[in-house]
Amino acid sequence: MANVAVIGAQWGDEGKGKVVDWLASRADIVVRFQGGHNAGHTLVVGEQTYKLSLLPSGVVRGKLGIIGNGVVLDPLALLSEIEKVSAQGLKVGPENLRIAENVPLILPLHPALDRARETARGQDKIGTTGRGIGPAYEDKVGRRSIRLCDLAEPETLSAKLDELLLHHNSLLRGLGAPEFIKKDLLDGLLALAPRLLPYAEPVWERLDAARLAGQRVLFEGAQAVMLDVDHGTYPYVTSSNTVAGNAAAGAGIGPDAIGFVLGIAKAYTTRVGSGPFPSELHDETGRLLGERGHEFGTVTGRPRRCGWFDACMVRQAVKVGGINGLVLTKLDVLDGLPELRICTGYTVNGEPMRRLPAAFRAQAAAQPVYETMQGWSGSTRGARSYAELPAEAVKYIRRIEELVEAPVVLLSTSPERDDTIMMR
Ligand code: 2SA
Ligand code: MG
Repeated sequence: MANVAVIGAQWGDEGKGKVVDWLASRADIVVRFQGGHNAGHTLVVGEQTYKLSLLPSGVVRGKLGIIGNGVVLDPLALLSEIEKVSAQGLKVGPENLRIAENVPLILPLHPALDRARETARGQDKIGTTGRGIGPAYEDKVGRRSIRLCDLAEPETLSAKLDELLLHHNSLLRGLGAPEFIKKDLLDGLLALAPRLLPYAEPVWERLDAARLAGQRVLFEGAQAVMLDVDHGTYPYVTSSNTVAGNAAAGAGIGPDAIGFVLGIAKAYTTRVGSGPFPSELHDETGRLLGERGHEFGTVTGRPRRCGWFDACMVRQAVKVGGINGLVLTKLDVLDGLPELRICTGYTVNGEPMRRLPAAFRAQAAAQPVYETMQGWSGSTRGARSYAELPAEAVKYIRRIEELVEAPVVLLSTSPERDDTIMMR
């Protein structure tokens, strides 16, 4: 089996965690390549439920986890997540977790700025997770990040923090938010250094060695293509590239290391946070999907918006994300609905369109065009073979494949890892 990259094909929360967990048993190394602790991956392992934000899911299955340079790392969030899972009996240390030495850090001033900005935007807020992700990526591109490797050079930290604070304190002041004091940040970083540095290394060397040894690497995406900073519903996006193309750059390996890109899509659509959502349902069906699907954010607990499957959007995600095959999750949430709708395209100011337009107002104006399909009365929950699926469910899946122009290779029928059907 080739190296696989797993990415979200909608707006996140498609069930990537379970699929990565399913695939982890076939991999040697699991790598996170973008995002940070804004991700929320829920893994159900026997009686235990692990909610991971930053740790690569593979650590739950005894695999080596790598946090790549494309991630933004909040040291406190990392350490507290390690503590949390260790209370559940899972040991995480430098033996099974390695972190790119050049990973940019999220410092306390990043969430402070994230939240102050959201407050200032009021009604127009992005609906971020408030974790400081956007400001941390801004600093990376602005060439003023403190990176993990900087903790090994304490003599340079003071000047780096001066530069960072010059930028941040003026922004915070402008927003009427409290400013940060260098000494506090410096002391905090110096205290954390001995706990973090044992994890740091040039992970590209390890990935290169793995490649030479024929080991298999699983690239674990967070968020999703429609939240990609370039290809998503900008500005209602996260601040990293979530497409498979970034798996290579965010880990430090060539693009040919990624053999197969698996896109994860829910059998309907959800979105948490603000922004356009053409197939959103504001009615009883929307509420039912949210209730049955337990649609609440893993990180923030926010209720997710729900709607019909948007094949037009997923087709776009397939194309720009480089998706070779799809995993369809949570089909059982649709069990018993008499009729299902699939969004096949949009009309924008009366004009038919087969893609989500890029411009802000055009995006907001996109009206869904639906195709109606018959629902099924039986249950698909926990099904483990194709033969157990009602005929209408199979038709629904086949129609999705046609519309999104990608095969559905796996069907996930419950949060349990083994409730997974190989479709091809
Ligand atoms: P941010 O915090 O800057 O990345 O937020 C920008 C947008 O990206 C969305 N976003 C997400 N959407 C879905 N799931 C995400 N992770 C958590 C989860 C979310 C949670 O898996 O449940 O717990 O609320 C995630 N992370 C970022 C976010 O909603 C903004 O629209
Ligand atoms: Mg999630």
